[in-house]
Amino acid sequence: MELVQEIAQAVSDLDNEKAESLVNDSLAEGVDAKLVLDGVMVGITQVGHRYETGEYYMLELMQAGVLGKKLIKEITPHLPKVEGVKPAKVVIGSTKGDNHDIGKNLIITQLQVSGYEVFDLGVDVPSITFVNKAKELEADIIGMSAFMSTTMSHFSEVINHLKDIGVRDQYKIIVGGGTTDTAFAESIGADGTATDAVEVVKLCHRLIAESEAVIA
Ligand code: B12
Repeated sequence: MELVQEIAQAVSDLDNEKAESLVNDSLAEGVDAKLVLDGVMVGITQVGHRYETGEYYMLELMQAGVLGKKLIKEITPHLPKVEGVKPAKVVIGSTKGDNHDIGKNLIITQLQVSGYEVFDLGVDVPSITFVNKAKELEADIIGMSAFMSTTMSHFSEVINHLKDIGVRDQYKIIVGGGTTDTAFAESIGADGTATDAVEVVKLCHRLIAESEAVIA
């Protein structure tokens, strides 16, 4: 079986031992870390489908979360650096009520290896904290992650807070996770979205380049 599929299958079957040895052996053999990561992400997505069809329950979702986090941590140091523009500061977190953080953590890692300074606010972050931390740290980009309609509604709450105090234009705002797509991001007045960590880095490069062009 092809490596990506083999890792995906082990993750999807929640076979921790097999998934970990496949990941570790592949990395030790010098296999492209992005391929190894693809396997993990496909596997986690399959767990989601098995939950949707009723084959898996909450317990399996939680086990997949723990396994995914562990594997991503092992893969991260092996991911390639993406060359880009001058490093910028990113403040990122999962919105109030949302505890999903595997995707966010993956983005953080990819941004860090690309030279960005990233401040992780964690999960279940109150909207006002995004605003206060962005101000305090003089961030260039605010990133928000959310998976449910209830928690996605906090994206606009943060944007409105920024507008209320007259500083919306000082930050680039990116949103993502779950069903967030470009149309939704545009509708709430965010500056962009992306569906995987490499695309998020490219998006940040583009937004920073744009803001530098405005200043110049
Ligand atoms: C793992 C998981 C969990 C784990 C989370 C563990 C953790 N530490 O994150 C646990 C078990 C805790 C969990 C809990 C719940 N979950 Co859950 N979970 C998932 C699952 C299976 C995988 C998510 C994941 O990690 N994917 C892998 C990562 C790598 O991908 P990603 O997160 O999408 O991230 C990528 C992009 O989205 C993007 N991105 C992400 N964030 C950002 C941010 C920015 C700024 C940008 C630009 C891009 C970006 O880039 C990322 C990197 O590639 C999904 C199903 C699925 N198919 O997605 C359900 C899912 C998201 N969960 C769901 C639900 C309903 C719940 C619960 C409410 C269940 C319950 N009944 O209690 C709780 C909610 C808890 C809470 N308050 O948040 C639903 C949400 C449906 C909805 N729209 O409302 C899903 C879709 C499952 C389903 N089909 O029902 N869950």
